[in-house]
Amino acid sequence: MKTHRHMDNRELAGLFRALASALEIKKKNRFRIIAYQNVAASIEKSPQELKDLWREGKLDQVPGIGKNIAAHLDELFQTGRVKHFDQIFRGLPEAMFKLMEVPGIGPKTAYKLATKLKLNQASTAVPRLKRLAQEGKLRRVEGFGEQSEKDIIQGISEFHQKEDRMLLSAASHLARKILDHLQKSPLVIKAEHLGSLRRQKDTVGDIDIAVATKNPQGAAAYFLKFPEIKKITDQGEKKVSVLLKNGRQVDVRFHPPDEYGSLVQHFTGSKSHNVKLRELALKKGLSLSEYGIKKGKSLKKFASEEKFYAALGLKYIPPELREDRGEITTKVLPKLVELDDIKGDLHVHSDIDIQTSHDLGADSLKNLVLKARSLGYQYLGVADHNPATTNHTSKQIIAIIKARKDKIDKFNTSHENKMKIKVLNLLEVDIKPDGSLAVPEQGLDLLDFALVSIHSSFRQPLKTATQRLLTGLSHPKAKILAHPTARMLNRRPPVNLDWDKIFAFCLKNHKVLEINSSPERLDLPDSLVKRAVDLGVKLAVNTDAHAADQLGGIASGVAVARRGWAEARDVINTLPYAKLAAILNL
Ligand code: DGT
Ligand code: CA
Ligand code: CA
Ligand code: ZN
Repeated sequence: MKTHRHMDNRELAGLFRALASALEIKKKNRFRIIAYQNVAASIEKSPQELKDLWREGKLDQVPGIGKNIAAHLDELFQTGRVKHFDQIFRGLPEAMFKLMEVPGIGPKTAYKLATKLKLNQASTAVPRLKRLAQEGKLRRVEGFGEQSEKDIIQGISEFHQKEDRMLLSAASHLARKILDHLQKSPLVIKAEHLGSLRRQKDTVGDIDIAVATKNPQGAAAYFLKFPEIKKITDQGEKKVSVLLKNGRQVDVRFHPPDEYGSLVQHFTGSKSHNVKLRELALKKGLSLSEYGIKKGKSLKKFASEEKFYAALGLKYIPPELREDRGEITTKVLPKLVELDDIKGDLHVHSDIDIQTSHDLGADSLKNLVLKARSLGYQYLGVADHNPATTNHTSKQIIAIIKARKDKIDKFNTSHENKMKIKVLNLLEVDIKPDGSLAVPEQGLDLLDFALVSIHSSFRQPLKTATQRLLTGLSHPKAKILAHPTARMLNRRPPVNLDWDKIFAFCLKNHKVLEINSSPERLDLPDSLVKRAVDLGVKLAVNTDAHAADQLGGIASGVAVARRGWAEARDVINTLPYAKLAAILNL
């Protein structure tokens, strides 16, 4: 694996996953492997670039990064290499790590393919593998047959579709840095982010920024002093596009304040929203552009978006709705749910060690509750992963859950919880491939309720996966389906599911779908949220936080809910505790 000094979070997460896989191939200690996997997951969740945190001496704020890893990162950011990592990778073909980016290919398969097929070069490994599979030559490798050739060809086509887009949280953070720079100039009257970032789309291609200024040339010259710029890719009278050192593109427009409203509207998009708007305008004999609205030869300028929409006979349309999903033709726009409506979080991991095979949270009940308090919450659903089923008997699992329940009960009545935040005794329970739950009946009985979710066998066919999920969800204690599609942005496609069936089941049986706010999940995705809302299926916006700090990340989930047209009444955790308890039968 090649490393370099300027690795961004995405590359770093990839590096730690590769390290974990290398250790797995070399059959090293399981706990070291899990530790590296946890670092990767935690880097993916971090909204701030690790390199920035390192520069500020704040690496220890990232959960999972202890003294050792911090020292390795120090070496990496200073020299571009880490001796210890080179040692871990020694003797393994580089191509195997490229092959692992193909959906469906794990470390062992990748190692076998790379060595047996002598795929030495990382850059050509995937196309060469594809050719061999198409030519039917893979089946010469022991353990591979016609079906696995087909699976690999399918996986490679998904690999090619994987777009290299920024996660919303990373894009927000990058835009913040650029806006902070711009706002230091006296020439800049106003500056804000536009495009998909302003619409809060789950992933962002490039960053668009608008600047209101009386001196476009001067403001553009000032912008170009931003230290992260690698090169200018396009420059006009009122715009400049640049490529940053991290490989990301930024488009900035500089317009006078009296036409700022139409500028912002135009470059917020989306393209399809603007196309619909233009059609509407055309019927009224008007034409639209970033400069304003033209009737014949006369151009009317707009300082604000409100006035721009009003001139077309429309109410102001919130940016999250501008996706051409009916927002222009609808009689009434929804009153979208807001961050302030949220009264609690129903999916948070604590540091109570119940010997799970997934990752623990980093913080104690007390610290989680302190943070919840600062957010103005009334309740907190502590939903640790279920105890591992591989090395415990049912009896042991039940005993572990009982001990945890006692701990939470005690906390709720203790002086430590003076904050009057109700801690709910939940678990995030795996739905096993056959649909059964990973916790025995008597264990489930001990809970306030369970969130159920998929953490393995992600590639089942549609019918099997749908049935699996509905079987898991049908248990009376299962109230919320967590991260329903199990997708990971840029890494794993959603599970194949029959959504009509799932929505109908949820409606009939009062099951709730989670909108998971983790930056790399944002799951349920917005388009499915819209369908759920149209049908009246209830939602819960949760963080899945693994540290107290991450509770603040709920804003991303609220954004997804808004993009799906959700109002406060569609989201159960906008309810005060008494009402929540009533609808969930607590
Ligand atoms: P992205 O960057 O792929 O996540 O998506 P957007 O929506 O930010 O798209 P982008 O950056 O290509 O353009 C920003 C907005 O500018 C887009 O939402 C619609 C608007 N726009 C208006 N006219 C045009 C045009 O002629 N070309 C493009 N590409 N965008 C336009
Ligand atoms: Ca963009
Ligand atoms: Ca753009
Ligand atoms: Zn989960």
